[in-house]
Amino acid sequence: MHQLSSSPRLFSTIAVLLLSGLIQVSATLAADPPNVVVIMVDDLGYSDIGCYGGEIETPNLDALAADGLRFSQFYNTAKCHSSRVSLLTGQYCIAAGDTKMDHGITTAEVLGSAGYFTAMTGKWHLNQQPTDFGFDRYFGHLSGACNFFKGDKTFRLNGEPWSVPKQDFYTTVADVDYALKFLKEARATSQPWYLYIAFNAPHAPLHALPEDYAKYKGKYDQGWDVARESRVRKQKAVGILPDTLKPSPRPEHIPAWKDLEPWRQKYEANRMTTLAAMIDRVDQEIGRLVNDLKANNEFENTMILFVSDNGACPYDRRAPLLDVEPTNGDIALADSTGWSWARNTPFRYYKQNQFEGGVSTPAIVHWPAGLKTPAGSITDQPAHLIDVMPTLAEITKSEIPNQWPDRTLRPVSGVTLTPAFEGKKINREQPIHLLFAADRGLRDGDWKIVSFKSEAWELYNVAEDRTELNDLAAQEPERLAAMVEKWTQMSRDVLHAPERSYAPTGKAQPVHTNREWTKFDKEAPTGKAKKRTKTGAKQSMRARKNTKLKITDGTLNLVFSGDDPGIAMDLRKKSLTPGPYRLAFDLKGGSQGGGELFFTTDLKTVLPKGNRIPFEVVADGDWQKVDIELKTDKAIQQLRLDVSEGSGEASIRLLRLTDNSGKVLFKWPN
Ligand SMILES: [Ca+2]
Repeated sequence: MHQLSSSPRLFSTIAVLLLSGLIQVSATLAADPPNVVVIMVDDLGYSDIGCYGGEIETPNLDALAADGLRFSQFYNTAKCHSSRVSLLTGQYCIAAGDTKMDHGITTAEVLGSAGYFTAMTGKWHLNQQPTDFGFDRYFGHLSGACNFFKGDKTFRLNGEPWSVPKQDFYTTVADVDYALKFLKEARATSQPWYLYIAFNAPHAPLHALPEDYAKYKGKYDQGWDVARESRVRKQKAVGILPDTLKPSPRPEHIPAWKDLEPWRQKYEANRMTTLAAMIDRVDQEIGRLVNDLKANNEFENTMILFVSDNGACPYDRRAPLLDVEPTNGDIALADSTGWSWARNTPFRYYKQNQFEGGVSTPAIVHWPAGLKTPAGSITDQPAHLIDVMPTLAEITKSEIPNQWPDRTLRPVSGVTLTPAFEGKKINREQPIHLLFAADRGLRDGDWKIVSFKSEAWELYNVAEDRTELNDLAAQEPERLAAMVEKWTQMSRDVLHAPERSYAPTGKAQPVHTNREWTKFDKEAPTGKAKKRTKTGAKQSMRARKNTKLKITDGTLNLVFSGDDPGIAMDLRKKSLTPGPYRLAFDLKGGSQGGGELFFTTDLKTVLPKGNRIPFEVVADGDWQKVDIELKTDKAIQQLRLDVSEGSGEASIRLLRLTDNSGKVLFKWPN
């Protein structure tokens, strides 16, 4: 429906040729300020779109690339919220104040101050709302992820709660519906405009529109080995990667497709069918936006930037569902580690890791009136999301202030990418710093150091070995030490990171592993319905102040409305055997950063006195596994669990206290 036929494509090529003669003139006449569209997709792998080697049909993105400029070495932060902070502020996430952004200023605030009409649609995933950070208009969800058909309770329209319609709703489409409405409003003013669209696709839950799903049904039956090979071939053919490139081999934690049981092949193929359909839909909606710009004669002088927040996601947090079509809001599939490997072709590792598979994703710039590179150019200069702010400030002639009410601003770390728009060298004086949670990295010229979950540093010459196959750490100890020192200094002085995040790395491990990667069980799931849990039964648990607790199907649903919320569990009458213990649970939501567990081992101590154990809350909309060790040789009396600093929501399931051998001593709900 929104496909570009060959004739508009030809028209646009002619338009580019005509305009290229005008650029010199317009530059000297100080052309009208450009409009700006920044599109960020969620968990899109390096090779997922056609112009980066993918087989998924993305004709609209491919057309933007064919007339524009592609970056083959564009970096994100490997994770959702941190990439958004960097994109919006031009700073490393921790430096900007993390989700609070109290040490940063956003592109909307900067361009808005320069007279731009500013609008955003889609996923926010940070504190407060976009309308608190300079966006004149906003439609979308504040959460990190939600049901594509049903949405969630965090939807907002221009700062006010917005109810998701019961039918005919799909977030990817709604994001562009509202983008087009906002552009209409922008055009009624005399202002240039800045639009930021943050698609939640193709992030899990995997949900596709029926017509898009039908298009890819059966297309992935040959599996990930075949898809990966075909993507490498296409990457070399389209020139996004050099002919000499050696793709990384299939890692040990992923079986060969031919060795999978037939039920799993079918299940896995279904996951990729759904992902492909979700990505195809993003492209169709971008086509709808492009058509609107063309119809309003804005296509030539609008700078469109397309980026992803991290590489494909390997975290597989749901039991397999067989023989389903996830084309409605009642059924969803989860991400697949096997397909994530194929989607990050030709690189290693995934979302959250600072290896190229996690941190390197597509970046396309389209701007006929501003780009001076030949149509379809590819640059291999490294760039990062922190560079977006200075680039937008430069092309819109906006000033990045160093003071802002109620914030203590820190300097922008990014540099303008505009030299690359003219085929020149980007002027970057500092290396690119990489850090998310325990995953670390530094890209400095041709060289990169990287650490998987704070295991031993590895060193790669990415100019020759972009796929990080040949670790030179042992061969070049001096280079390694100098780069580690630089990384540490930047963590401290530029990011202002807490000291523990740059503590020395641990030992090398024989292989990198993660408990949340797909477990390739041989046996098909039985599909038995889960036992419903009685609610209202004695739970020996209570919601703390500012907390509402509702238990459905064994899941504790928590709504927090103020300071210091959480749940408390009383085991004083249970006479448990003495510790040590472990407290384990699955957590979704809460607030980013520090969760806290408190426990007591005598009858006199009152919580939160007693023992305190901090733990990380990821809060990215997915289920997170938490497993905390309680080091005590006494019997536990009371427990308190805090997963949020203030208002918000969280779900907790499989909450259980075990002894060190894993024997369950108590579980909630009981
Ligand atoms: Ca993401």
